[in-house]
Amino acid sequence: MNIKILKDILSANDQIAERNRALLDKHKVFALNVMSSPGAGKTSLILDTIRTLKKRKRVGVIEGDISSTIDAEKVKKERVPVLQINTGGECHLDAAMINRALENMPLEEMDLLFIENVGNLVCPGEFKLGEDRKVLIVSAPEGDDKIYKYPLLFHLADAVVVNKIDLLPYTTFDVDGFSKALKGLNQKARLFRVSCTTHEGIEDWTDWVLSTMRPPKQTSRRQPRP
Ligand SMILES: Nc1nc2c(ncn2[C@@H]2O[C@H](COP(=O)(O)OP(=O)(O)OP(=O)(O)O)[C@@H](O)[C@H]2O)c(=O)[nH]1
Ligand SMILES: [Mg+2]
Repeated sequence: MNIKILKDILSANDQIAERNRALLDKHKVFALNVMSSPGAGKTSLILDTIRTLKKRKRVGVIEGDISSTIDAEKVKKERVPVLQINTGGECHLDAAMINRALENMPLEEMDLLFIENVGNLVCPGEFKLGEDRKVLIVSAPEGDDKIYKYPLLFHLADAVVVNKIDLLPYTTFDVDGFSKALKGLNQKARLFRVSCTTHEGIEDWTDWVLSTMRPPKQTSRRQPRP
């Protein structure tokens, strides 16, 4: 019975995610669902990406946290539309939360939407939001074993970002070994090595963001999902 209830919740979530998807399609907004454990660098990567792409793309951000507006305040300083969702205890965002957020965002004025999920390497993987791509960040100090311990998100990701590479000399994180493990689990995921502190690797990352987005508005058609 419990399993049936969980299935019902997930299928209701998927239906709302499809509605989000249709709304984003209508406004030609490309959405990235950014996930990681707490503190791996979701907000830092979003901020660095905004600073790099701001002149070329109109960016908006939905911030998901259990509580506080700390991340939304940081994004607001970049003068882009931002909306904070406080889940009040839930360890992930769901499609209904995003649906309400989208109703309150100026979608006509946006090309690219970052959705920062709640810091968690497990639950966000179960809930589709209507996003175009899933981005997973793992940071060097967390350890390269996370791919074995929390495989679902690594399996689902379209891009995996190893962040805080400036700290690699002080950790045992083996990037080559991690890269091999990722290939074994998920052939399609692109791997990026970045530091949001030194900005190393950020250009490779933002080049991918631009290339995976649809062509500019007016002439554009949505690219198929991988
Ligand atoms: N050394 C180093 N520190 C970083 C890097 N990226 C982020 N940080 C630091 O890591 C801490 C957490 O970064 P955030 O961007 O807030 O991480 P987050 O994933 O958004 O965290 P939550 O929203 O709390 O889950 C901050 O103190 C950042 O300054 C990096 O590339 N190198
Ligand atoms: Mg954050």
